[in-house]
Amino acid sequence: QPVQHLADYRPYPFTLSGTHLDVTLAPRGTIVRARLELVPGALPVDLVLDGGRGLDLRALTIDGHAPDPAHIRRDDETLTIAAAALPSAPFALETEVAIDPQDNTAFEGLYLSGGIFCTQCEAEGFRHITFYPDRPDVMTTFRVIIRSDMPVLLSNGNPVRQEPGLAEWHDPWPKPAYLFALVAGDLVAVSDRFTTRSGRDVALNVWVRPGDQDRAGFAMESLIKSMRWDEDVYGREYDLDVFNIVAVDDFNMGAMENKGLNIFNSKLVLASPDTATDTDYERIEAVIAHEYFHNWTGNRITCRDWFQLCLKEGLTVFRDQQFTSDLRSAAVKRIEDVQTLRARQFREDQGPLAHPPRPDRYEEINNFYTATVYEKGAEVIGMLKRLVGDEGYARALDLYFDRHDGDAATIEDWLLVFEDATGRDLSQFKRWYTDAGTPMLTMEEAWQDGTLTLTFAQSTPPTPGQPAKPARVIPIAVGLIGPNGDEVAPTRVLEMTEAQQSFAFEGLGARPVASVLRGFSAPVMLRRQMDDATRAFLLAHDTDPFARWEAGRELALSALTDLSQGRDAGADYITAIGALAADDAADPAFRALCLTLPGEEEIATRLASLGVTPDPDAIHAARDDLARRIAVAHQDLLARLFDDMAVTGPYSPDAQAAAGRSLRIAALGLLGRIDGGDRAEVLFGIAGNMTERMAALAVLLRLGRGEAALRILHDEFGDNRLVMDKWFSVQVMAAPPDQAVAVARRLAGRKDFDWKNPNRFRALLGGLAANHAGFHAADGSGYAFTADWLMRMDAANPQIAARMSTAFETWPRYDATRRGHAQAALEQIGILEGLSRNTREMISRMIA
Ligand code: HT7
Ligand code: ZN
Repeated sequence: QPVQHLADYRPYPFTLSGTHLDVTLAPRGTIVRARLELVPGALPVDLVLDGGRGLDLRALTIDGHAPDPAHIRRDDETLTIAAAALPSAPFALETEVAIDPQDNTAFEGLYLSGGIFCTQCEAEGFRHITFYPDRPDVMTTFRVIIRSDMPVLLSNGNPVRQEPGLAEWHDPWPKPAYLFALVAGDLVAVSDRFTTRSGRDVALNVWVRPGDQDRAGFAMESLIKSMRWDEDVYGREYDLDVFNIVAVDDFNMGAMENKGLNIFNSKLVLASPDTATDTDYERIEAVIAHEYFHNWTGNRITCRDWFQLCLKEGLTVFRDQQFTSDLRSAAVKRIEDVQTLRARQFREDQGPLAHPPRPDRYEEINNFYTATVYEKGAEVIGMLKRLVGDEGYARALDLYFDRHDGDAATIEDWLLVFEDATGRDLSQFKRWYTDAGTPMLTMEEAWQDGTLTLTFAQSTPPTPGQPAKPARVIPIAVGLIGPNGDEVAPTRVLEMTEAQQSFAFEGLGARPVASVLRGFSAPVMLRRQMDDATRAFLLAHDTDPFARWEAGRELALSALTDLSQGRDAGADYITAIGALAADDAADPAFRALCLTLPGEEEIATRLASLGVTPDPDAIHAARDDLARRIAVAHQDLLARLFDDMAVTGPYSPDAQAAAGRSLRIAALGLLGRIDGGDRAEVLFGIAGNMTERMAALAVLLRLGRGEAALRILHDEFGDNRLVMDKWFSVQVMAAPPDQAVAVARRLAGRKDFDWKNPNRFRALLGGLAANHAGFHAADGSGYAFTADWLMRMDAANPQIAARMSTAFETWPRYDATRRGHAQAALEQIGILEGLSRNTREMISRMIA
């Protein structure tokens, strides 16, 4: 498949008015009979269907007759029927193919996961099931018959017939093939019901393996909350009689929003206090919501082509973020989202894989399910909302649903809705969708005669294929804090549209401190001259929780970047953080976030943005040193917090209980630097929940005394895949850097390193990539180990190999020795014979 270009979009020349599938399941020879009802356009053209060599074509007829074989052509990716063989009136194309789910280790199309038949069709998986116009702008209704002895047979839409050995499903909502799903297996359901506000009675099921029912209740609760929230906040109701969720163990990503039949990675469904952490619970709640919200933003309104992916993903992430803010702490959620954005998206933007939220070319679309499309796509919508206001946003969304229900839409359609609903010209704003890179915003202040003038300058560094970028619209939320700590000007959103622009705040009595980019009002990097005392002042007094946290973060980063370059630093930060941690009136989760030091990767990113080559070992040592000094300075306070935050009574995953645990864990992590791990060892032994046990285990492993705890966990949960994934990953992540590769190598040699399972592979290789100084070991051993496994995985599952290859995306910023090792590793992968298109594209972008 050559490079795809946005500019080459052409509508499909046929209309598809109905799809009927009849699937007879067998692990080694599933038979798929498809009937496509096609309406030709005015001019005779060839009918091109997607579908490659993996489809064994057994029969093909047009209106019941086999065409002349000379009119049928196949290549590696398509089947073409010549125009000469096609009627000029509507006709039915029937095909019969055989496929092999058991051999499908790529988990794309129809495959087997632990004896359960399941499908994954986004983005282009349906073409591995049958010949089809597998593109999102071809939408139609589906009728599906499944034949199998399996007890549970599911597909999209509403059930029509259920009898032994057969089930029939009908989905009345036209959909593209990527939303098709089929599941068959020995499954049991946790069930409930939901009545929509217009009175539709919906049967809800969460399907799991027998024995897992007692860990599916939280997923069901989350689904019901999501359905209610989407009605209350967006006025969106569910539109079928059933909503099914299925949990499977082998899954390339988190979950999939197939119409009426969401399929989930089991780690995002199954949770109990003894096996799942608070973070797992919060993530389950968010992803259940995300997939449910796609029913409107993605399914009822889908994307015209895959370049428009952020239309559904950015909006749906934005909606799931709103949902979590409403259910939990909005302040904490915003800080967490910004941390994720910086760790994943800013990192992407600064390296060779940078691309705009709406890319205009790709080779392999699966490589574009990225932080830029998802997280930055959501940030762009947040900015839009900030610019047009809450009411303007609500009007635009109502218009979007009215105007585009049933459509395969574009970013242009989306922006036009906002223009029509609010009267704003969004032509400059559109650059956020078309331009890559994180704008750098610098700010200077001038004070004269009661007027504070803020002067901003914006510039965006070059990214691959985009050397120069014009100025963007940047909403900058600003408030002013007076010298006594009171807010003297509430938040005002400044709209920057020029490369350089000044804004004046007049009539002020005394010089205030500006609190800038409140709520992280735009995804930019802000650089301003500010001394540590002013940062500490904002950390103590800012009324905007994000800006308050950010002040502490900047203090920490400036200390850590100095320390890693051999300069003494950190005293102001240690004092300020102690005052904040001691403030019992503040939310414990907020205090925990403030007490947690920036990760080593974030420190490296900051150094690189300052033009300094990061030294992973020095960064690791600096972070250790600062953590230990905080612990020494505040040991009594930390010990009190650790004790006070102990939760008695039964475990609850709610935000308040989780907040207490997060502060307790933050204190434990610091105390571990000076108590030799004694508290962690006791806590590991007595804690009744996985959150505290995992935190304790990480402390013990960092101190090299985790063996006994690892053994205990293995004895207890050796047969629980999700817990064992944690067991694998924590060992690599928390290993001292000079041992990380050896630990990873030892674990990879274990019988239970079931590497073809994406979760297990990610646990080990992702764990190593997350151990910054371990992965970037100066001798190149982390790179070489990872490259070996990527090559092995590529042959089995190209999507997973390509995604994991992003561990290398920051390689150009390190020193020459490391760069040499990284480049050699990437080149070794690049020349592998038979390398997939997925991984080939990633490697060539990274070493371009
Ligand atoms: N829309 C889905 C994205 C997706 C995916 C999911 C599972 C396996 C492979 C996949 N490829 C693309 C998930 C989502 O964003 O909601
Ligand atoms: Zn999504």
